[in-house]
Amino acid sequence: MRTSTIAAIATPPGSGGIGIIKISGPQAVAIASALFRRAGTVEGGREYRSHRLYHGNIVDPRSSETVDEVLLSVMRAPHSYTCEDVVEINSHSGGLLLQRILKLVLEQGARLAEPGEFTLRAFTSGRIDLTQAEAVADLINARSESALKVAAAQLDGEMGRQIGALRDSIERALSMMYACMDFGDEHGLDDTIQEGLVLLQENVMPALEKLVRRYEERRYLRSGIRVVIAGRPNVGKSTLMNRLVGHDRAIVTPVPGTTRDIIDHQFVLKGVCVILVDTAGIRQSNDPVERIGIQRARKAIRDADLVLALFDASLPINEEDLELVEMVRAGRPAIVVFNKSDLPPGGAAEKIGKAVPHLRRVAVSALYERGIEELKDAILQAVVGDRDLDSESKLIPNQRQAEALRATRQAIQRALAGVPETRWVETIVQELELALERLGEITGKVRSEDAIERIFSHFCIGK
Ligand SMILES: Nc1nc2c(ncn2[C@@H]2O[C@H](COP(=O)(O)OP(=O)(O)OP(=O)(O)O)[C@@H](O)[C@H]2O)c(=O)[nH]1
Ligand SMILES: [Mg+2]
Repeated sequence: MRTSTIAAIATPPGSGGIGIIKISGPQAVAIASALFRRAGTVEGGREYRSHRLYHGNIVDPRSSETVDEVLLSVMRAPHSYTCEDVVEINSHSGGLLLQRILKLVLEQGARLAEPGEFTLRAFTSGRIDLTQAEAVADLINARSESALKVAAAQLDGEMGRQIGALRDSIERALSMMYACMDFGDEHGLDDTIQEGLVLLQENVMPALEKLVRRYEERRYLRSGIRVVIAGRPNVGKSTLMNRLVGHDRAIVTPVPGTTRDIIDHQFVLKGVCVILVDTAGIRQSNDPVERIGIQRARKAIRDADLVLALFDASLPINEEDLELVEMVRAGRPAIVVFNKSDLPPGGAAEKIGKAVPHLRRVAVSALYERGIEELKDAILQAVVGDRDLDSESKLIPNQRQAEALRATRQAIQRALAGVPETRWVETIVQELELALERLGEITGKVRSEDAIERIFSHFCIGK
């Protein structure tokens, strides 16, 4: 099948300093040179050297009209993003202008690229693996410093190298098992089986465990932490939300039951993305709308990475406070926040302090903006702990990779747990083959069309 030549506008819509039209494929140079007239030449000049920048004009071949003054860069296969011939036209930027140049390029025989198709070609040609393709999308979509660093760490292929090393070990163990299947135990091959199992136990399992644990403990560096503000009506949840995000996001009134829906807002706290969620005050209510809001609040608390359990320090404790205490008592990551500390104490703080002595407590006044910095520190401390984010490795699997790692781990666990009896080696072999397959899906060595489609559908056109 002949590879098509694809083209797209690679810069974002709107006007700006420069706009780039990217062309990739066997016809890239021919298409560009049909439209490009090099400065100082009449014919256009047909010789283009790789990795050079050429100055000239884009000319409409039908009318000979000059469309724009541009810089043309040529990157010959295989030394380009896609490993194909790539030409980039750097023009002035403006929606109409870029569309016009793109139209000329398409008229010369290029096809409009699908979302992520340039990166897909980089993957298909073997220049990058799937984890690196995912890193490209993550880099583009990163909303916090930490997400950016995680993406950059994955872009250089370290994940692929670690997965490759695991594959090598599993393949070694597998070849030992094959040997035993072929020759039976007549040559004392039981030792070989044992050696293979030890390799899995001591080499492969710890590395798998480590990667899965990094996902569980550090995934917030990629996707952010979900922090949910909970508490009975009127304790000041929405006021606190507004203080933490720095503007009036949620409605605040003295009427209990003001917030009825889930309100969320993202902000970056010392480089980590926080998704802060304000909820409806939890109480018994006959209002059908409020009741739905309260159900949603309960669900949000269950799904939270961290709960800010808010209490009104100026009041005595009541039934509704106790329900919240119950929800956070059972090991859920939570910080107890006593609000309205500008008012005389009403007794709630003491009682709650006794009920959940293991939880960190912070006193604030959301209204007068007191204790907010301390609360922010406590939030970070609760998720990050004392670890130095800058110095530790940023190699953190994403959800897709973590699922495949878990499946690999399970297969090897089953292989290790088998009872030595007839067909024992066959079972081990089956499990190891499955493990290799799941591991191969991470880097794309084993092609899973579903995964590939899902990954590239997150890209924009032109990348
Ligand atoms: N004195 C004092 N009043 C506060 C403080 N924080 C909030 N309030 C007041 O308490 C009332 C309720 O505040 P909200 O932020 O709407 O409370 P809420 O928890 O979101 O209430 P619901 O949405 O009804 O559940 C408002 O009148 C706020 O001005 C505080 O720190 N000190
Ligand atoms: Mg509210």
